[in-house]
Amino acid sequence: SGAAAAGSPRRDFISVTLGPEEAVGVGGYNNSKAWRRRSCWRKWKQLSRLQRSVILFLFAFLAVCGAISYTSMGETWKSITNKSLDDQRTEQQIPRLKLANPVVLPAPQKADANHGDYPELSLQKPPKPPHVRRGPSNLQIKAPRRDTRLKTRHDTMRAVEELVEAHKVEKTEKSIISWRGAVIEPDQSTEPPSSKITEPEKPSSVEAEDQKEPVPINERQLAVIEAFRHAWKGYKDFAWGHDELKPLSKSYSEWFGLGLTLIDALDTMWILGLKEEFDEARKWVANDLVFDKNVDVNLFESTIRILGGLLSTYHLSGDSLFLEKAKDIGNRLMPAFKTPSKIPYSDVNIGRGTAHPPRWTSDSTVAEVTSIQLEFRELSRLTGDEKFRKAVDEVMKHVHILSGKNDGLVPMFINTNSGQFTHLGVYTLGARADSYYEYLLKQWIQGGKKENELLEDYVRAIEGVKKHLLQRSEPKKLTFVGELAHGHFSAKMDHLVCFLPGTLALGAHNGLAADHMKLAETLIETCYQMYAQVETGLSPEIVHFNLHAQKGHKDVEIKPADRHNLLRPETVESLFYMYRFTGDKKYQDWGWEILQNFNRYTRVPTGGYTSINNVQNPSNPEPRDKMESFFLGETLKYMFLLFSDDIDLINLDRYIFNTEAHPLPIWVPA
Ligand code: DMJ
Repeated sequence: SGAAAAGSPRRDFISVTLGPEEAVGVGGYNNSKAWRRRSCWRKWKQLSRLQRSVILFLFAFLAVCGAISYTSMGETWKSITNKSLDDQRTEQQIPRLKLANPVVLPAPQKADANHGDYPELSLQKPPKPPHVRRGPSNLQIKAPRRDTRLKTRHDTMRAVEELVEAHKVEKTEKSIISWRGAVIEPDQSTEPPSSKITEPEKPSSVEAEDQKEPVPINERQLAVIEAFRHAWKGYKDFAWGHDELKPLSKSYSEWFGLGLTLIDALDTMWILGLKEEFDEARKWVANDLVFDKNVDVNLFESTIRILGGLLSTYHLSGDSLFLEKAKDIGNRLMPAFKTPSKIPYSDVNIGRGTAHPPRWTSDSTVAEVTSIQLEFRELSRLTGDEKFRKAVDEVMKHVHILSGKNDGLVPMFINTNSGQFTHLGVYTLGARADSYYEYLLKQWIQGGKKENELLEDYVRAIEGVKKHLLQRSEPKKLTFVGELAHGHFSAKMDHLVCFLPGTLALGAHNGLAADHMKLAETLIETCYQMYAQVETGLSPEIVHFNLHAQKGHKDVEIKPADRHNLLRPETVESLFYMYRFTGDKKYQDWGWEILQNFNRYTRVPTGGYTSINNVQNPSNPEPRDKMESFFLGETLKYMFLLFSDDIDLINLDRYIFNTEAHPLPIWVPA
């Protein structure tokens, strides 16, 4: 049926068809949504065009007003929120990196909570401890004092995550503070050693509290012990008390004439549990190690290997002989700092007490003058004599404010007269700059995460690396760290750069941005490929990456001058950190492959291992007849630790490794 509405001639007519439902409602009460919709529609159609236009205009007007007021309310709300964040910032941020009087930020990853030009450190997920805590090593490496009282870093970070998730702004939670996403415990409040220390510190092993069950050594660790013993046999038979073994000629080479290999290997023997060998070496240190010699030593090399080795052995063994020797060499190295700029000379005559730069220049290497700090600072803490620490801190403070950096990246040389960087414009994470970056982070951790200039320089440098030095190779698209020379990128990467994944992972473990860990994961894959893509399965000293895919070419290219392998540790070192922090067994497997290849191509049957000249020739890798001291000091030590599932075997919340793999205590352990 149809209905027609008559009226003015301008009125429209509609016809409505009623279905059964509507029909039922006719004459009765029908409040169904459909009925109401239709009734409204009918009324609307009954209005004149003018009426409809007025109504539509009014609706449109109201909609515009609504939108405007919504936007301005949003602005007001935002400014209120920002103000409260600003208030928080003011409370915790002046001066910029001051961490005193902290507050708990509910969401530290917010951009608003950042200050200055520095990159944001986003809140990192707590690294999963991969292993069951199985107690301390079987070597009496014990927890430093106060360790049992403190919460673990994992607990702390988990607590922060929960806070963030719950969006709680509870300022009462005082145990955690956040600086640009870095999670820091105010509890870590031990001051760096004060100049008023009267009593020398004790070694960390003496501060032990907890005794735990020993963790059994596994087969891969046994293989490392076997490799160490084989290397040691060569050293003992042909080079005892000398610097380096020449395993093929069954003789030795002298660098400083200070038993470098023996000292470098002391703490490795301790960690591997080689008591007999350790005792024998100790006797040599007690009876034959004499520093009163008219000999020029390199400040950096003797600091990281000799001073570092003696200090760590003192901490692990608690034997004061090693501290006495450390004091002796530390004092003898001090003349290096007597320069017009206080930037130390590269060489010191430890018998005469004189120092000088290399013959051809008055420059020192940046990595060398900025990678002696962990050792000298620790020496001050142990002896109570501040002069060691003051000398090396001054270098860091000076470098902190020096111009000539490129987004935190430093040149390779610094002049000992002017104190200025020289040879500007060349930036690398490899030789001559590498451990500058490593020691920024490690000093910050050693000192209880309070020296913010160090953290600031480190974080800025990593941003510089990302901005200027990262590229991807073809065909496998491996992320690598190249070099920059006067604005030109070079796809060259030293094996030395492979310390970086481990350092990045250590930073992330200590609360720095999660993307540092991501970068660590991609870079360690690259470092592994530097081994895996080579015929012997051993990395050359330097590789060049292909930036363009070419048929039949791998990512890694090797120039004839770069194809030697010096038994270096950096990749194994990073594998160790990666395994500790992720528990991913592939890192152990990669390390195992590398150990087997060292055994295959560098092991000398009569004792010792040798550097080789050609990693591309498995049938003749061309032995160089030299076993570097760091093979025992670092490479085999990191192998042993990599294969261990005992996180308390040199616990990374209690110890910080110097750049020669000598563990020194963190002053305020997590
Ligand atoms: C070691 O002496 C140290 O690791 C240093 O930082 C770099 N070179 C060697 C090992 O390759």
